[in-house]
Amino acid sequence: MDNSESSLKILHTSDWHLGKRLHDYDRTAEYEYFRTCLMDSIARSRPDILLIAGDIFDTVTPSIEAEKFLGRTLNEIRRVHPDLHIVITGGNHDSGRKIESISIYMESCAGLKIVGEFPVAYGGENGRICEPLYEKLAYPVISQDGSLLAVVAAVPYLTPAAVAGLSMNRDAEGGEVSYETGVRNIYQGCLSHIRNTWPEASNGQVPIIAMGHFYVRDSALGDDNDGKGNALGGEDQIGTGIFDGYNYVALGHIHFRQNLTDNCRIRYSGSPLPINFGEIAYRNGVDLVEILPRGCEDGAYPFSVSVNSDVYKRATEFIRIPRGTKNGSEDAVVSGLDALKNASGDCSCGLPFLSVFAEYDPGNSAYKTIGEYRIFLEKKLRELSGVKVRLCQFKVEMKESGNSGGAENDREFRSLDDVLNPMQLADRMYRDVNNGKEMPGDVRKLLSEIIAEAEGTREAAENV
Ligand SMILES: [Mn+2]
Repeated sequence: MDNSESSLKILHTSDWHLGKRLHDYDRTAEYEYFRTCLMDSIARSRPDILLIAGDIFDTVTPSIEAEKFLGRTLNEIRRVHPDLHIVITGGNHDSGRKIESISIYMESCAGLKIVGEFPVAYGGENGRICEPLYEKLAYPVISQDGSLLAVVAAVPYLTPAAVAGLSMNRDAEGGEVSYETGVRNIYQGCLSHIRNTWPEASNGQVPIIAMGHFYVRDSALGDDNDGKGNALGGEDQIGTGIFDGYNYVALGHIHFRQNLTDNCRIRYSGSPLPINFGEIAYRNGVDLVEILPRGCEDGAYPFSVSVNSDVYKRATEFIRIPRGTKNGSEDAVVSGLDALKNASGDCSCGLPFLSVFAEYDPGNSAYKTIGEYRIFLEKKLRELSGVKVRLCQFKVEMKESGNSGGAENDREFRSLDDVLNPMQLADRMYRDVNNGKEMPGDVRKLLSEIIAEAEGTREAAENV
């Protein structure tokens, strides 16, 4: 059977964080390299739709350079691939209005859908009823010959206030439903709107795709990225059940590429390049998604999804001494820095970024004090800095005595256990941020209460 004609191809990407500097170093060259990679991915895979699921910019007030980069990228895509549909949604880092203003600068806005802010309308007596404008979220993907290929629910980042402000998210007494229930109402409401508007979407002839930008429960956290903060505020967490009925869900927010369901139906594409040092182990890039009709044996999900991840070569090297997440012994740090003296300095996109985490062990050091050791390392770093590397982070810490630390604490935030045991995760994060100090008892108690409350809320939401 030849599926090539009837399959739908999507290029799924998110979290570009344009304008992001790394420890104050400019990253323009890396982003230029990313544009080349992206153009190449599009040329090779010839997608029908390009989905960019939020956090286009790093801040709500991006630099002119960041805006120009986006404008040039979109115009170039449009010039080379005039038929490609482009759907862009805002993330929590973006200004919704700024994102929506992008189209002003486009040479052609045909086939371009941008939703920065969540669209609502006020009705009823004195405008007291607030409803989502589903017609502004739903984007029908129509081919050159006029046939419907898919419908996209282009849902931007949903602030808790936007979700709570909807009349449908109030219970009978006027109280708020949970964030998760509120978000579910939005996605399911949009799905009903799509099915009612396009019969081909209601009978499984064309796939229905959702976009979203938030932390979804059971996603593995990357180190040091946006999702980490949310792991502490349990009430922000959302389960995959809210996407029931959608054939593919293109998520942004977590920078670590992953599937949330084993059939690839709900996924994060991750960021196309490491946004910070915590992400140096990621295989960044974009995802090429193909949605194939599966026949009609399964009424609910008549499509199957196959994903090819395009992993991009690093434009600039990230070097951490030592590798992993621990502090390095004197031997490891000194030999690591010495090795850099002979580095080739392959720097088409700038010198490698370097972070150094050293540990001073008074009982086993060539230096009498931690201060002397630091001065020695600083001298070495001055020789390398700007010549062989760009120095990002440098820390020297006293070796911990006693039993804290150890293998368990050095694990990376990458497994599901991290999400399932928020207190342990919080303990580790606290130590990371506070030079190895344990979390004070009162903070710990408060946090456990918050977590317990959040878990209670989650259970309540699941029982609705
Ligand atoms: Mn985000």
